[in-house]
Amino acid sequence: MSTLERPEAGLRRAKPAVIDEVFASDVLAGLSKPQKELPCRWFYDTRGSELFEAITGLPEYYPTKTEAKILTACALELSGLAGPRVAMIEYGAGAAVKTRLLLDALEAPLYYAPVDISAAFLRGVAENLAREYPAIAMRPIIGNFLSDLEIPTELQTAQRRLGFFPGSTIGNLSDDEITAFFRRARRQLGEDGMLVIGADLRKSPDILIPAYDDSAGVTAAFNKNLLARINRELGGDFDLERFSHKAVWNDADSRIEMHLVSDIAQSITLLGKSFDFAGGESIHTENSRKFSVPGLQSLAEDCGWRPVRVWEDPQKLFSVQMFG
Ligand code: AVI
Repeated sequence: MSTLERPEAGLRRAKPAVIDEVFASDVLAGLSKPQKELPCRWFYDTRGSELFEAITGLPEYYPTKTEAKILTACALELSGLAGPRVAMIEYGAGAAVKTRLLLDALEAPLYYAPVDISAAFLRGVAENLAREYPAIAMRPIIGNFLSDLEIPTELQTAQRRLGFFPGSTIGNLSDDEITAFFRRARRQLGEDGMLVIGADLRKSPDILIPAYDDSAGVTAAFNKNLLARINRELGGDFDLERFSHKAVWNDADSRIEMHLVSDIAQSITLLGKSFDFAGGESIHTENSRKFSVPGLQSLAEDCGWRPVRVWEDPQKLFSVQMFG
């Protein structure tokens, strides 16, 4: 991580010794746009990751449990389609329950290669799984799955490479990022490789809005934690009491948008810059896209993937899609 000394001038709050330069430039650029925005990848500091974990257990948040049920039901069929002795590459590792569902079902998998930017996190994942699956070689890959990855050459010795991208994280990517992901995955997994993706589906806003604005306020705390992080790490002076969480269904773009709405006209300061908010003005913090099955298939097909099989729950809330 590149860091720079935090300038002292113009700051009213905390005094972090070093700041993450990429975080700082993303925040300054995002708050300078006419529609203020912050990239959702910055949600996941330690507190944000804990809050996301809590979200996955909320009664209103159906995606995690529905995907786990689908994977439980389809694991053996999926394993039959993937074949024996695969190398499984998990993009954005950490979905421990789902990983185990697949590793348990696959026939004599040779390698498990979780991809994550945190070396320490990957070490923990690989150590835990190595104890449980002594016959599978752990090959953690440190990197961002949205950029080119060094795939260990020994994974080529497996019968086939099976990519796994669960959790509908694909829904948090832009169109360009989705296309880039599919193209890179094709190169990394090879022409005979397969890809399994968990993708959330379009549905009534009556189900979607509570899933992203739950009655216990956990999603609101998750969203506002981004402001707390900016205060802590960049010396910002956001007053969390003066911003409200909002979840909006954008039908034209088929996505839930999360926003932080300024309750009043106010100015905030960070890194020596001041940002003005009108009362009711929002910061757009996340898109969570909801796909149709043909919609995701056509994005994949444009990037050289062929749909192989789709599994859904009976209510068609969520899908697990396999491409080859
Ligand atoms: C991680 N990602 C798939 C979640 C989603 O549903 O888009 C993040 C999330 N945001 C609010 N609740 C959960």
